[in-house]
Amino acid sequence: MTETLVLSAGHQLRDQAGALADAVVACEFARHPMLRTRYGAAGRTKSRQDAVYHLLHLADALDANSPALFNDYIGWAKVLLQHFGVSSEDLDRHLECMADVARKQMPPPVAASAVAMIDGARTALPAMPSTTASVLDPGQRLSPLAREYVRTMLGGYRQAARQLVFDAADRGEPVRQLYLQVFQPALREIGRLWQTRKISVAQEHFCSAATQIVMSQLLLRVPAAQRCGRGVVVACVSGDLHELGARMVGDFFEMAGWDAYFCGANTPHAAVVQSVVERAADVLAVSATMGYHLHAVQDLIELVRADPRCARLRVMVGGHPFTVDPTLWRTLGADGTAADADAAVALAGQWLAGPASAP
Ligand code: B12
Repeated sequence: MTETLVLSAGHQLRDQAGALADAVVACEFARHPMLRTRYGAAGRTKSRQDAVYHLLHLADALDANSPALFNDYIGWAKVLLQHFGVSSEDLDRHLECMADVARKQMPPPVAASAVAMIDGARTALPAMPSTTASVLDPGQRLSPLAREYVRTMLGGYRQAARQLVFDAADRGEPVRQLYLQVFQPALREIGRLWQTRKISVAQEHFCSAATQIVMSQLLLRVPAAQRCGRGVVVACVSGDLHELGARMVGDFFEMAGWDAYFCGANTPHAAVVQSVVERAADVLAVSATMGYHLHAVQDLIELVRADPRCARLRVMVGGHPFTVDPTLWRTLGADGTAADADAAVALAGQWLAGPASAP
């Protein structure tokens, strides 16, 4: 099967996600009348919403030819749904209908690849965990501080949380360590608590908004690094609202002496290209957190590759999907990926070792 065909399968599924989701829900409620009793009319609406998400993730996993991405997403959905009272068996029934709908409504080559990926996830489903453990790794030196930071933020005490981090900085804790060992795991833990219904959406929003403020204030305490004569543009791909990881990447570049231009969440691709050109950037760092934004990453990379003004630009990509599938960066046409902000700066340093004028 050619890559063009796989890409086109994803595009077709994405285009028809709404109609396919309607058919999936009609199928599961017709085939399993007890679902109506168990979940009611609201359940039907939620199931349709879930079907759209599943199809969008499936579409991008197909584009990238990556069953690992779809399995990772289904594993996440299993945990989330379990905490909303939806059993693994019901998720499996839903996926079974999704495969049947794809078989009936999509052209045979598209259906074949979609069904293979859905079936793969269904096979893996029983062994996938039903819940998740804390991501605050007790092995990490700053874990106790991260735990305290989460507890304080969840209590709604932004100033006190800020003080915890500032006190650690006063004791000599490097700001980069505070980013990587406190903010990063704390935010991931907060996401896990939301996913397992231990905290509300509002609490999660509060913690991420407050952490952005604390990060900004902490960054101001870092003395300006000696400039290295290199430039990076950091942007979240169009549609992706997760900007904290990308922001960390930008801050780490800045702390390493780079001219770092952080564009934030959901940046239109033409604006990213314009920034790269205007700032004569050496590196473009593209962040994507949601698996259903990978086609946007590919679109952005194609846009810069097609622009002769970006001929010398190196493109790195990062965010959760790139840790799930370590070959994804290559599939999407990037020059590399890195697991965190520290590794991102190290990779760019390797790429551009030598004087700033070197290609
Ligand atoms: C905060 C947050 C939000 C906020 C974002 C606010 C903001 N201003 O950024 C809001 C409320 C907008 C949000 C929305 C959603 N979110 Co959210 N969110 C999170 C949360 C809790 C924290 C994200 C974060 O900051 N992490 C910490 C940073 C530091 O880590 P990071 O992003 O991985 O970044 C590091 C590396 O990945 C890497 N990196 C990142 N980018 C780049 C780029 C390059 C070039 C390189 C080299 C490296 C690199 O370096 C970074 C720093 O070291 C996560 C939980 C989690 N596990 O991350 C969920 C999470 C990502 N969200 C999730 C979901 C489901 C959603 C929504 C779909 C919810 C909904 N139903 O509306 C929407 C989607 C919105 C969209 N269109 O993008 C799920 C995703 C699950 C999945 N597998 O699909 C998660 C995992 C929560 C969970 N555990 O269930 N979210």
